[in-house]
Amino acid sequence: MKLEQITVRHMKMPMKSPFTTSFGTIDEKEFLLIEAIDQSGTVGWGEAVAFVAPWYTEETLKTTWHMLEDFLIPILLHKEVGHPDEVSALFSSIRRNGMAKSSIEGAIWDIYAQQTKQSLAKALGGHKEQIEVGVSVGIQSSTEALIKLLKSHVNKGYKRVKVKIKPGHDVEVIRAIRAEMPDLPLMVDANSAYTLNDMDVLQQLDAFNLLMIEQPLAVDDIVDHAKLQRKIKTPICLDESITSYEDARKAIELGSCGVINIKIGRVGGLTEARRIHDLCKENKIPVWCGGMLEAGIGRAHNIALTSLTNFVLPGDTAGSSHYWYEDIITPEVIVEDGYIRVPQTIGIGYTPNLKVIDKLTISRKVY
Ligand code: OSB
Ligand code: MG
Repeated sequence: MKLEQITVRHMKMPMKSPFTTSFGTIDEKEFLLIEAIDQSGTVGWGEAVAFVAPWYTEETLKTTWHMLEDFLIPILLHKEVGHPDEVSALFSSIRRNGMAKSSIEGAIWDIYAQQTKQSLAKALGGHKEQIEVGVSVGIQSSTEALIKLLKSHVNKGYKRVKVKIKPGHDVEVIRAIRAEMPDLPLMVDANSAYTLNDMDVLQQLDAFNLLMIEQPLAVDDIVDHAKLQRKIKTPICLDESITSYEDARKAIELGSCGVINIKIGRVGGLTEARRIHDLCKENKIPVWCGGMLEAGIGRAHNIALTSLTNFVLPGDTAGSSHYWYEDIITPEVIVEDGYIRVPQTIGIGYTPNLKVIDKLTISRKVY
């Protein structure tokens, strides 16, 4: 394929409720949507998942647009690409900026799946017909409100819940949840809010039979996480620290984690995500698919990726209606009894809803 035209849209989607983590609150999701057309007229879509501010990792909506406009789109336009796995080599002169790279690589995977007449899941080598999903719950105004929310998610069928923690909002909150829901498949995510000086708190969390503790320490650390993992039995799950296959290889070798959260954007695309998946499988490290409060295109890509065999733990890909009044795809992503059916139709298996997309577009540029 040869990309002949790429449209970048700046989108703004209101959220049903604000999402609070240790680093801040998001109450509407702004992101870039990529529409790529190849010489035969096949259209592929991608989503740049970076937030407006660099508080999860360093990329932002504006840095992803800058990378796309000034570097990535010029490399790809009118260039013959045989297979999407070639994209990372084409981008190898550009350091990091995984979310920017991933957004356009995702559109190329979409076109490739359509042209080879298979679902994106099949194109990636996925076989699962349905995937198990959980839900991530932000910090709430009170523990009572949090517990009520957790119960409502469990009643909807979600297979596990993840609760955000931060210093001062950790052990007592988890103790209260466990008192009411002793058997709930429960995990916590600190988004890097602790250091080894907080060993005391982290060891107390070890007593609550948590599925895992996600990213307790610094975003760029794998050494301190290895020290911590030796002191607690709960598996550490790395999120922010894993930006590539090489990061994953080193973290596994050091014993920095027992689980890895794979986010397509954070690791630079579907090809790299699949490589990390395969590496983890060889090393018996279970993985699950993380989320970036994606709209429908990103959600569709997450579902296809999660159809690979070593995604053995429920991920964060909740149904569309969990976050959005209306999603940008039809049908929307539906969760039934904690499962999402993996589309078997050609491409991503969902149709971009141009009416909704146009309504939510703040600006656009055609390249
Ligand atoms: O750390 O996984 C995270 C949301 C925003 C930024 C970082 C994270 C999250 C989530 C929610 O936990 C993921 C989702 O539901 O899409
Ligand atoms: Mg996380």
